[in-house]
Amino acid sequence: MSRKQLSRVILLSGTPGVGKTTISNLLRLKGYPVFNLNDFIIKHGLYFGYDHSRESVIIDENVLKAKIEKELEQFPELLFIEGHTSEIVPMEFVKFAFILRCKPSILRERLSLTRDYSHSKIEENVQAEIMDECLIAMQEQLPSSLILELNTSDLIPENIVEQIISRISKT
Ligand code: DAT
Repeated sequence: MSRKQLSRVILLSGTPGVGKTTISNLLRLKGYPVFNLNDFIIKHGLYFGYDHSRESVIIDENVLKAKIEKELEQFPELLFIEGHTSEIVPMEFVKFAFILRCKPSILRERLSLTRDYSHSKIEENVQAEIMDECLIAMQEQLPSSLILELNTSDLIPENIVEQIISRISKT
């Protein structure tokens, strides 16, 4: 199958706290299928430990890639995949990647208000945003022409969803 036939996945990535879950829920309400990478990892037991210092599960990338590929082969429609490590999705399936961005001060506030994270985990995430970590990880996998950054700092979630839908409708 050609890349064009396979590419029906829209990735939604970004540092924790930028709004991936919020946007995914709105997309689901509008009838779009959205697949959460973390839930998939946990449901299929695709991790082999827990990194206490980073407060996150340790994944087996090769096993996860193979499992996603198998799942996608059975899924014929347009599909959003959400997760801050979504660059792990085999790139022949990817049509676009949206990287949600947020000003560090606003991200810090969002994480402090809504997450039960330690101070160091909040700062680790704020630093990751400052250092463009999700963007760079995506750029290592996908041509820049397929990566779209969306600044969420001053936009309400509904507007962000409108921008995403408008962009994907143009193709
Ligand atoms: P993520 O899934 O990327 O970790 P989230 O959707 O859980 O992020 O959002 C973190 C918090 O920020 C949550 O309380 C909702 C809020 N939030 C998300 N998007 C926002 C936006 N565009 N404007 C204001 N608050 C937002």
